Amino acid sequence: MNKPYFLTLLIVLLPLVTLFAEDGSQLWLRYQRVAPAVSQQRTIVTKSTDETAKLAVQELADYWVGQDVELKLDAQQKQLKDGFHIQGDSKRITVIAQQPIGLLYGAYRLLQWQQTGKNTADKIELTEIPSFDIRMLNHWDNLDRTVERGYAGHSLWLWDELPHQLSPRYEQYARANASVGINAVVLNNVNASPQILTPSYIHKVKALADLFRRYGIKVYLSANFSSPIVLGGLPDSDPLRPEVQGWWAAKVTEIYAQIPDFGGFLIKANSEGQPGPQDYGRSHAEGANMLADAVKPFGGMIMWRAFVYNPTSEDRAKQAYTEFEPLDGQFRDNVIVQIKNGAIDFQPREPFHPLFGAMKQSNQMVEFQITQEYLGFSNHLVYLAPLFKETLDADTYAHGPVSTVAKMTDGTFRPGFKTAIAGVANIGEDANWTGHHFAQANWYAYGRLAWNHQLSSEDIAEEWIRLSFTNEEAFVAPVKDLMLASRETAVNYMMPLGLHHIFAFDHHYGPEPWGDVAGGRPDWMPWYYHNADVNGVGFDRTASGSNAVAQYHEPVQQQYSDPKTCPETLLLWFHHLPWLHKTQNGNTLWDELCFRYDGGVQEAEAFENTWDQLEKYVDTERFAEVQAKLKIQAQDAVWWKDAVLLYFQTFSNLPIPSSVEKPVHQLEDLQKIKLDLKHHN
Ligand code: BDP
Repeated sequence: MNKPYFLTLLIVLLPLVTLFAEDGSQLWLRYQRVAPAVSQQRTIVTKSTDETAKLAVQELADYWVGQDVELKLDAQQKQLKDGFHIQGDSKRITVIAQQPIGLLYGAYRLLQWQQTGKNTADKIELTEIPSFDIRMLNHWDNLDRTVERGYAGHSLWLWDELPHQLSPRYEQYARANASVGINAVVLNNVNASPQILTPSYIHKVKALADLFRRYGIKVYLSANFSSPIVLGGLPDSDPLRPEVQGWWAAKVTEIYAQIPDFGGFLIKANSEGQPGPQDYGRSHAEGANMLADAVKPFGGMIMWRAFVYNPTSEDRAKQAYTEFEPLDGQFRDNVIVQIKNGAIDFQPREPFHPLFGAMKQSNQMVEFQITQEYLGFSNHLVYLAPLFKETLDADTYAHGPVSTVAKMTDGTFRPGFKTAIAGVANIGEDANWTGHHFAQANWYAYGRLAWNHQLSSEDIAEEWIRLSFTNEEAFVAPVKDLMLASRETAVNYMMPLGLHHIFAFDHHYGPEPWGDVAGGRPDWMPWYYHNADVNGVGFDRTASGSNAVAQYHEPVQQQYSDPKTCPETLLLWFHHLPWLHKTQNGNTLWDELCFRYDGGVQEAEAFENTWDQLEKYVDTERFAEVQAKLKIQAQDAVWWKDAVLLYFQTFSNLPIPSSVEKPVHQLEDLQKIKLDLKHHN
């Protein structure tokens, strides 16, 4: 073939290849552009001249194949907040909102219905008002484009190109967020570089904020508490020093001059070596309030994290409560205390954080981790909606029964205050955004639950599957079952019965229950958490141990205190029990552990089989990529099971039940594994 001919062929074929490439980049937004003939048959109108309202019209004009749609702003309908009301019949649908963004959310709801096969020709009438005001993604992205705990490639933010060049992915990202109702993003890592607040970075941030605005997304930044020292040359960052307050006031004014709707700051202070007010003998409240006062005139917010713990003899699980509970009532009304779902750190399963029941006079919000730091990175398929729901639905009893974490944070008990929820993003520059095609479901599910925490994991999974793959029942049903089972499966092969933090040091991929790093912090070591010895295993957090149970209200406290009433899923979180302790089904603890690990392995292997049978419903590219990842997951499950059982067996001295698949590894070999995975911060 001579060259010019070959080149012409390439030029002709390339656009086709790009058109049909199924790399997952379209996420759950796989709408087909309507043919001109269709678009002439119906009208999509709004009287609003607002950019966001016009965008809503555009989206429907491009993709809606149904009846006429009118998008109507009605400023009187305050109760709608940024939600919408949709009413209509076979001829015409009206979307009513009091804010333009509500029209865009309504437009995306219509497109979602269309794509999932919902009948919109019948009479419809429904109202959606979001559960939380601020529905936020926290990016742990560094300015050098590494992503702390990110498993989907480098950061999306091309800082070197900003503010002049705007990657097309910024807008795709904003659209995806808006389509599920996410309206706030923190662009940079909580372990924040002070540089983000320099004038040149503020210009870059402004470029993104300008682009996101049309999609209803506000930009926030993580700020380093020492910024006045590093950038301002002040001798300290004492929040009570007038020069420090003045520095922040000036910085905030500079930011708002560029970004009038800037959201505010997310702060990690006096945590894991980050600077904070305690460096100057001041409290978290004094630090937070100083910043809150600086942003208050502009309507800004401060998200102040409660993720604090020190290498003391005090149980790590108790420390955030010990520090923050006495401060309840001292925070300004534009501060929200951001609390991880559990008291340790995004484990496969944790009981809900006791602070949710303790800070009745403060605004508080949940922080979830969407990125799978402790759940097999982007190699394992773990659908996280059940984990999110488990926390949101947990009852704190702070105001009597049905004081769930959702209600403690959604304004039910503190009407009139701003409410929020955060998820640590799993997004990077990979073509499919999240590394694993199914990890997109976790971004989606987080957004949907932030919008409406009453949705079920099942309904969200079904929506996502239909939007991202197909409406074929023969695909939807088994994939939904697989997704719904996947979190429990991962718990079983990693850390069943309340075990936690027995991961490999630092990077947290894979098992290392024997892990011990000379001179390392005890609270980063697996033995600190599992306490395995010849007598048994588990962390005694009852009155005879660290008494962390006392941080929960009754009747939760009592329930957790007694191994007979403690949910078995949390047994070893709260109790150190003998290997021969009888579990609820009559098995010994040792046997039950063996069965759970084995069950986890079998389930992970079954996922592979399920997927293999679905080949005809999926494009080749995504089919093969998911298949390859499921294989890794099943192999990792065996690795986990063998590592933990063989290691614990050196203490229990008990045989692995004969019905359990024998370990295929030797403990000595597993103990030699050292993965060269870098953790960036
Ligand atoms: C832990 C991560 C660490 C984060 C920290 C945090 O291991 O990389 O910096 O949480 O949330 O989960 O601040």
